[in-house]
Amino acid sequence: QHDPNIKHNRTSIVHLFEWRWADIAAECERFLGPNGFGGVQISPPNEHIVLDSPWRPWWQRYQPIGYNLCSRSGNESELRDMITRCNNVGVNIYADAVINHMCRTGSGEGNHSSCGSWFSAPKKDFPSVPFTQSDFNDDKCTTASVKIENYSDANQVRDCRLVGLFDLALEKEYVRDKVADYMNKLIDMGVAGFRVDACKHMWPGDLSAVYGRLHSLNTDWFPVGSRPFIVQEVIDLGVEPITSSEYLQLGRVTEFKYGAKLGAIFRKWNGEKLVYSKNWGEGWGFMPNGNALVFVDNHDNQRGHGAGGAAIATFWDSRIYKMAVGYMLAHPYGVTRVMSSFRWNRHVVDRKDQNDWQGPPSHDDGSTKSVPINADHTCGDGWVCEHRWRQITNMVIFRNVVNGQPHSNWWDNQGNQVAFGRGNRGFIVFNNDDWELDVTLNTGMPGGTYCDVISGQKEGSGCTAKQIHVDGDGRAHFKISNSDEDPFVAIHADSML
Ligand code: ARE
Ligand code: CA
Repeated sequence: QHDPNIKHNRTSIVHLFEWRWADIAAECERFLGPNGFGGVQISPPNEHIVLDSPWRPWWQRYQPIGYNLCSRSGNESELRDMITRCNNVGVNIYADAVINHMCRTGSGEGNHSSCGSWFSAPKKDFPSVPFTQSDFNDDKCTTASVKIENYSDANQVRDCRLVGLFDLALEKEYVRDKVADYMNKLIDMGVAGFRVDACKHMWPGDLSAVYGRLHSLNTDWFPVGSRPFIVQEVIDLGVEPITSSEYLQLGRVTEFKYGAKLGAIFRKWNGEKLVYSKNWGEGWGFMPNGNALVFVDNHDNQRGHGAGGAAIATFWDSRIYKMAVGYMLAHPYGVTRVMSSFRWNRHVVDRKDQNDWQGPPSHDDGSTKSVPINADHTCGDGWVCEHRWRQITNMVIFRNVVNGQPHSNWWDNQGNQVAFGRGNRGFIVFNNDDWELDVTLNTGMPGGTYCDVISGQKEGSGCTAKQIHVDGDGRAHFKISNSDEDPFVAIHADSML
């Protein structure tokens, strides 16, 4: 299903990558609910392998050992408590469901798993589910290595091992049942939907059979008969036989072209300019609006995994990043997901980050640190908390305020200065050129004085930021220096003074 089931006219999801359940619960109550976030994508809640070499990489959570609910983020009761408390403040939870595969072949045998369940990779035995040898696809895969070797062959992409991970035989009723039982347990606990990992590697028919087994959402928090939101991770940059379109009727799909193109525009690479984004969205060959989940960066491509390469904007380039996220949140296309990251010792040699594996901030025993909140509302201990950056939080609120309004009153200088509105509810102006912007524009907004939500914000009846005066005809004068800390300005109905 394509509807994120978001409440209270909210619009955006934040991915709290690798956060502990206890911290997410607190964040829902103290920050996300009060600031209009609609939901949280959480890291995979199921039991996963625990690796020593490299030491506790973040990606160990993409190697399931079973469907018990203890993970690096916490145990089952902490998970349940978090889902309950977030739902109680109107913030939805979406679980990352890793259902294409289990751990990799060379994982050995023992209890090196997040709940301590025994498993054996050489025997393909995962007794906590249980899955045994016959629940995997190896007989169907025809490559010499039993791995995916060639993405232009759809059969091997679906039936062989993604980077050596044991590939589940999802055409078996038994495997479908076990996967659906796991997802249903989460639904009954109160999740609003799923980000389904590695969908390119599963047949749409198999996914349809799994989704068809899912319960409706928990009626403590959702209307009777609400169906789980589904976001399918399919990386389609337009160059492979498997396309997002095969998955569109099953649920939303990640639009990876979006972040790759937006990053190139704000970096001014490949001759890209902001003016070309006048027809942003379907006009750029993206999937239909109602099917897309969009984001500037994700947990893979912010560190060189996945797709998009160096064009992807991330918190490491914060000035460009804030503009790109601001643009995404102002624009009507897609359901928007904001990334919230941890810092790692990035060390790029020959365009490859040697430390792209490093896990979240952790104690010496490998357990994940909690997220301390500083007096200025930022986060400490290596947690970046992009979602708490004033410019980003305020644009999440902007998107809620303009929800349902059309893209309107476009203006550009034929270069990297553009502006657009959202009906009579909001207006945003960008200056990504190397000179000043100084122009009077038709905003479409009712006359009055507005407080810019980028350089500061409305506080009580005052304004800590630039003020914008809109006259009775909707016209306003904007002046943005190319050397401003953030060279963009945004106003909306609720920022009127
Ligand atoms: C790790 C090691 C590997 C090792 C493997 C098994 O890095 O070297 O072989 O373990 O030991 C994440 C990490 C992987 C990690 C894996 C398991 O990113 O590095 O492997 O966890 O621990 C393809 C898929 C796409 C996938 C990306 C990363 O199509 O689905 O690769 N993204 C999801 C998640 C990842 C996760 C997995 C899937 C696995 O978001 O975080 O992997 O659960 C082109 C193609 C794309 C392809 C891309 C990269 O663009 O079009 O389809 O994406 O190249 O290969
Ligand atoms: Ca598969």
